[in-house]
Amino acid sequence: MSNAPDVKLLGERADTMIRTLGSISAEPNRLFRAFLTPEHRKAADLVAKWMRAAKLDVSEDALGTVRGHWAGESKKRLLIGSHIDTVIDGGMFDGPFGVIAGILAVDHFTQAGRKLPFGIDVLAFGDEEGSRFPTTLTSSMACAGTFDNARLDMADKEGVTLRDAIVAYGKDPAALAEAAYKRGEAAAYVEVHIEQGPVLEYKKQPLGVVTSIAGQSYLNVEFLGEAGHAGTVPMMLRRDALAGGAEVILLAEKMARDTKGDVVATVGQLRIPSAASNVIAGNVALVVDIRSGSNAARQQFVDTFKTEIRAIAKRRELGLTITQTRDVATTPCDQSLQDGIAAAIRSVGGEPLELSSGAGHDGTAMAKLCPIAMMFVRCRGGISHNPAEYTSPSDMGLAVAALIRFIETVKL
Ligand code: HGY
Ligand code: MN
Ligand code: MN
Repeated sequence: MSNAPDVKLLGERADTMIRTLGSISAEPNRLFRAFLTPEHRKAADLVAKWMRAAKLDVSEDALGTVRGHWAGESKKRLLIGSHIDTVIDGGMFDGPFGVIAGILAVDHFTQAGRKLPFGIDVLAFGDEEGSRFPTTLTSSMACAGTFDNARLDMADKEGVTLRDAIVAYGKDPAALAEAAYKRGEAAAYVEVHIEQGPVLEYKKQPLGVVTSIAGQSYLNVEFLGEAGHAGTVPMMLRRDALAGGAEVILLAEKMARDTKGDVVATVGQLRIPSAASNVIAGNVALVVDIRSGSNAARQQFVDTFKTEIRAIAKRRELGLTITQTRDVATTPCDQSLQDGIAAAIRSVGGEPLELSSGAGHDGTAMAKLCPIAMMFVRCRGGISHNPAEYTSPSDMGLAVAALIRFIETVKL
């Protein structure tokens, strides 16, 4: 058995690395690191430096995923990864901690001069949040061999296509297929991630085992009314697209509340192309994010919701388009890997709470390649996608120590 991990030191190292990476942002006053941008490049270079220091062989694939390989006694590899992109005004732990935990775990084995029966790849994905292009999980999909080249034509807000952004980043879109792991190479994927919810803190547990990753449906809803003068058009003659959008937002909230926790629904993005305080909005587009651990509950919600939106449009005499841009099934985590994570959590003194994940993760894409597991780490107040996001060095140290234990005991 390797020397016992120094939990305190691991936590301090993780905290320093998180803060160093967290200082790389497109904006001075809030954290924002988007896919295939100069900030992604700087973050990838920093992660590559850390990987090399841990004696990982570093490479990058055509989507910019930084891959650190640590050779084992067989061709099989345990993949450990997460993402280094962020939402706008995000927290610095969501994503990066999973990459840093992998690097620190390998460094522990390197320093102990250990050889394992399998190799380890640490993966730093650049597009989990989907905060630049209207798609997500593209980097992990490329590794899993499920990337759909049609996504290359998707454009960001400036009209730059994913294909052009890849070229501008110095990569070759034609080399995308080479990013895919060969069958049998990837034995399992494990991701350490902050919980982004309040349960572990409430239960006073530092670590948890993830049972599944919630399924997601995304609906782009666009209302077409009639722009008009805010002072002259009588109320009963208006076709106000924004008022229609407001009804949809409150409907989503009410319908989700009525499911008593089975389904959550959020409208976090609304676009009014010609917004002005003295103009009745003629056009509004909003994105509805619908999630559930149950595929049936989510589908039923989507069907009912679409019917109700059509009724709002009819009543308000608004033009309507509803485009479903995402329909991702709930992803189960592998039971035997879950058992390994649970045993590892016990080995560091934790009680392995089982949690399903309402947040999406790269594990959803990687599950198409190999069995997956996730370990959650307590985060203060359950706050995430928010600069107040925080996980303590001691909890991060415990998570890395548990990951080391998991690696020492997992049978691949
Ligand atoms: O949306 C999510 O759940 C993830 O943070 N991208
Ligand atoms: Mn994340
Ligand atoms: Mn996130």
